Formats: sequence, structure tokens, C-alpha cells
Amino acid sequence: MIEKGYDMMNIKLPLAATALLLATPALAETHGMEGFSAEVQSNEDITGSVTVTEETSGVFVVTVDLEGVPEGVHGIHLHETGDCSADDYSSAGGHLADGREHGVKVEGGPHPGDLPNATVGADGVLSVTHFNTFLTTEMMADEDGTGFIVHSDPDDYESQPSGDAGSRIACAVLVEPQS
Ligand SMILES: [Cu+2]
Repeated sequence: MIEKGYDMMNIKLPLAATALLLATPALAETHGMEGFSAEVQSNEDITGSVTVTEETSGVFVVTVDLEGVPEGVHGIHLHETGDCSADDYSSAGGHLADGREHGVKVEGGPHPGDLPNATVGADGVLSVTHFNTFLTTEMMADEDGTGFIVHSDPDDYESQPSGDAGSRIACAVLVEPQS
């Protein structure tokens, strides 16, 4: 009786282990390719979308396509909380920081959520693509989510904690893809 019991276990365990090995890489690849995405909301008639996708290399690609943005230079960042409920979008919190300093001009910087300024012409189109090697999926998908903010003014890349970029004129809640 005891010998039969061991035989059953020997058959079942390797099958279960094989199934896990086959399933894990497929899930990871699908997850990475779809990315986080969101439509922006704004009190200034700004519309459009943001996507953040981890590519096969592990580098994150941030794509922003907006219309109706005031002409000028604007700071844009990923913020630590996926919440645009406050009128001034303060609910999105500070930058996605991961313990780092703000700005590429500062020792210990930049924040993973820091992005280069976007220059917008008279047509109001803000269309940029950035590569980002600081972001991780764990950071993006933490329990309070991730926000995206367009500011009224340029980021100076050095003032703490957020580059003196003025008020928040558009906001988005980046949502993880559901499989
Ligand atoms: Cu910001």
C-alpha cells in the first residue's frame, strides 16, 4: 500500500512542475506588450491618451498624444498615485520617485517618473515618445496605482521635489491591462 502511494506522487509532481514552466513566460510577455494606458482628463479642454509599455528589452516606452494643450513648454511626469479626483489634481501626489531625487541635473536623480519637457506649438498638439530605464512594473502597479500629469510650466530638472513646473492642467489614471 505504501509503495503505491509513492508511485502516484512521482507521476503527479513532474506534470505540475512542467505546467508551471510553460505558463509563466507566456503570461509575462503578454503583460509587457499591452502596457498601461489612460485617457487624460482636464479642466482646460486637453484631450488624448498616454501609454506606458515595458518592451522585450526591459526598457519602458512612454507615449503621450494630446490635443488642446496651451502653447509653450510643459513639464510632464508620472505621479505616485492613480487618482485625478481633486480639482487641482493634487490627489495624484508627488512624482513616482522610488526614493530618488528629482531631476537629471541632481545627484541621485532623476525620479523614475521624470520625463523631458514637451514643447507645444500654436496647434496645441503634444506628441512625444520617451524611453525610460528607471521604471519597473512593480512601481507602476503598486496598490495606489500611477498617475500622469501635464504641468502649466517647464520642469527645471533640479528644483525639489518636482521641478517648479507650476500647476497641474491635465491628469490621467494609468490602468494596468486586464488579461
Ligand atoms: Cu508632475
